[in-house]
Amino acid sequence: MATTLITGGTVISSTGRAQADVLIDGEQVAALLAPGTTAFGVDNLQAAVDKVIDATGKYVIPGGIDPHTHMQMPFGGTEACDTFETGTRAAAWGGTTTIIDFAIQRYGEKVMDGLAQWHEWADGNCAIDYGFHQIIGGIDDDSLAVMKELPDEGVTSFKLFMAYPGVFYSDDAQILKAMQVGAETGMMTMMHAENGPVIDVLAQQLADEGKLAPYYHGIARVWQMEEEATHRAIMLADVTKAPLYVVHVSAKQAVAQIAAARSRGQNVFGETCPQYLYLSLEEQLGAPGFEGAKWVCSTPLRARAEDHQNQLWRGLRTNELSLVSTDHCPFCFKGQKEMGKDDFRAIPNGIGSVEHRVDLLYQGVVEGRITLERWVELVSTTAARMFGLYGKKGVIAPGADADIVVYDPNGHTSIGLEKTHHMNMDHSAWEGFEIDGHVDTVLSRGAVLIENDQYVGAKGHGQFLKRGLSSYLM
Ligand code: DUC
Ligand code: ZN
Ligand code: ZN
Repeated sequence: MATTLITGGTVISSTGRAQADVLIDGEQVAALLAPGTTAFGVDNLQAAVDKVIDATGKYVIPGGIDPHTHMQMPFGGTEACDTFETGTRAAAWGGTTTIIDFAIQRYGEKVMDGLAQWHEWADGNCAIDYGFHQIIGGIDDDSLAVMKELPDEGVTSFKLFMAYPGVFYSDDAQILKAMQVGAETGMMTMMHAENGPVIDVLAQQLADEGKLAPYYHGIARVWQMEEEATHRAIMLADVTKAPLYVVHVSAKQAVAQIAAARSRGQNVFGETCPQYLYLSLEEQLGAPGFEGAKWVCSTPLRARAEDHQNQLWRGLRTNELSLVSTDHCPFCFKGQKEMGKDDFRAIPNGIGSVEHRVDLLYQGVVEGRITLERWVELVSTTAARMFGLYGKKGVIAPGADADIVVYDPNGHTSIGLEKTHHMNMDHSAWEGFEIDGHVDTVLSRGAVLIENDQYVGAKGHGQFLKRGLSSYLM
């Protein structure tokens, strides 16, 4: 078994920072050592190990965990253009060493068939480790019964949609029943909280008025219907005593609903995404011509003038919001986004960011919005705790998987299609973003994936992760 020593860096965890060398034995972390320690009876550890990684002046952090991705998802009349192979490789480039993707069941389909399909797509193709949540897009007696078997499969969370009528939508009665299964089993209910039926009427009315540009996607998906659905989901969770995780929160009013539920003692958690922290209705969705299609996603980008972004950052700092995922769901501009050239309702919803999340969140440290420790918590540790991976993932400690990123705070990353882009897309939603900081070296279970700006990982290295129940539940 190969041994590696990461020397001279500052190890950052969710609870603190320390100068320490990290000794890796095979796939796991063996020890954190005070610099210069002679350990295990060996005077010169550096000479004794197979590989030394010099992290002097750099941060050593647990590998990023992105708990919300949609690799090759069939959606919007097409499919997301990153496969498990290309998407997980791009994730590795950006310092993410674990993803949790969404298997899908729809009306008339068997839950376990959906899960088996996603296993088939991912197995042998991933650069990094991966788990699954299960989308239940068709709640009936059969799916409600079978859902109870998901934890045995290592799938301990399911996602419901209050949006997308006729696609994934569940009504309140269905949600109530599914949440009762969540309460009974301890599985986390994940919720896309937007009132889909109302949004669809508003979208139709805009279309009838000839308002068909991408910008109107954001106008139809009013924040009131995110706040309303978030409140309704929280109330249904309260009635059923189910733990609730609200995905891709973009409206400050939804943050307030989550904060109120948390202060009442409910097990309610909120996630946001980089696009809601940095991009806006006015600048991106409102870009000239059809350009705005690149940023059509749901929930939508919100108006900068309404101050959602500062409130999301505040929520991340104060733990009203628990973590940051990407909702990575990329579509090419040519041929895919273009499907909605004449009508925003036909633009496939989704943005690709899996490669940039760790870097983008680090800008919160640079700008003084969050601490280094909170950065690590938001991009790695909380996701591990939330979704039953903690100990193995989300921490650099003896016995944990050696999923480690050496991050250079003095490095620089220019995001752009011609520069640092490894996602399988023909554009970047983050074109022109300049990042203070750089992902230098990435290890997954002791294997180096990224080094010297080269990908040296392998398709099929990534393994399926059977997850336990959330660490946050009482
Ligand atoms: N929102 C998106 O933008 N894409 C995938 C699904 C979703 O809810
Ligand atoms: Zn969603
Ligand atoms: Zn999603």
